[in-house]
Amino acid sequence: NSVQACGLRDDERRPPANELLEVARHGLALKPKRLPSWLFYDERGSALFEQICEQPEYYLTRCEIALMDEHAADIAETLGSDVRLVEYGSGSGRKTRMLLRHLREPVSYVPVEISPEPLQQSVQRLAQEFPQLPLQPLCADFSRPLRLPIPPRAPRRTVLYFPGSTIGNFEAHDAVALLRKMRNEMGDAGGLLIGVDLKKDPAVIEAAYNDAAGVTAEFTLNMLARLNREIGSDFDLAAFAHRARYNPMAGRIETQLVSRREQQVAIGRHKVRFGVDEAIQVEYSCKYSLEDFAALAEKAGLAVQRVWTDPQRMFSVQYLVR
Ligand code: AVJ
Repeated sequence: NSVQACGLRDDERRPPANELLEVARHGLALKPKRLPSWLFYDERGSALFEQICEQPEYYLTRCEIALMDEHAADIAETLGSDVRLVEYGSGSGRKTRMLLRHLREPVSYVPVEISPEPLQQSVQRLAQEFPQLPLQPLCADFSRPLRLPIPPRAPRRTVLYFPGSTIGNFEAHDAVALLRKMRNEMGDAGGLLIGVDLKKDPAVIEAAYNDAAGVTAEFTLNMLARLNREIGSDFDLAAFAHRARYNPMAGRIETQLVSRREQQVAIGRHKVRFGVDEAIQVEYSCKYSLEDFAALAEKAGLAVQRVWTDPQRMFSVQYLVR
């Protein structure tokens, strides 16, 4: 098997501490305060996310896996043979393995992942299950311009795989910009296979982001723990609460870290003040109707070619082309 090393030098693999400090300082100076959701995914955060996926309330992963289980052969046929598969933000790789099992003579698999530990782990597993498949992992932030590794042979098409409804974490304008960037990266004959969570009873959605076991709350609070570890801030985790509410007008879950009391937090040499109940906006998880999403895709110059969804229309896997 030809497994290429991470596409970046070792010192480039994770955002440097001074960049994190800059990101935190900037976000906490905004009114209202906000921090970017990619900050969730350090090693601990990635492990907690995997645990979220196993919670009974978090229907997204279960629905998407059921969809892949039922339709993987059909999906693979739609993509065709000799595909180069590029995955944006490759988590545990479970859905990817379901797809790869059915793809006909794939040219290569390129997982793009910002966090090095999960990337190494998923590549090791894939190398075992698909010893013939060239693996070209790329340690990078998929929301920035990518330089994809040179494929081992000419693919018939490049298909970008973006499962998990990660697109939901981007506000409409940013989502269109990301889809447009993907459109460029896939080339003329390319396609995008994307998981999109659908609008449904708000109570069901809210429960998914407020699991009874408290894993999501721990995941959210880990963002502050991570900053404490990596930039030496002094957030008191007991003084902040996880809050996730569905905003029906905007069609999205809005996740916040809410200050339980008036307090000051040291960020490097600066002090940041928090009032009682003051919130840091940390994540949006946008939910779409099929019509909403088709309109979003069109703004990015993409057309929905196929949609796979479950009978209850909880979740969708969609294939978009230029
Ligand atoms: C994997 C980013 C799509 O928004 O549902 C899960 C992340 N946050 N629970 C989502 C997440 C809280 C998840 N995404």
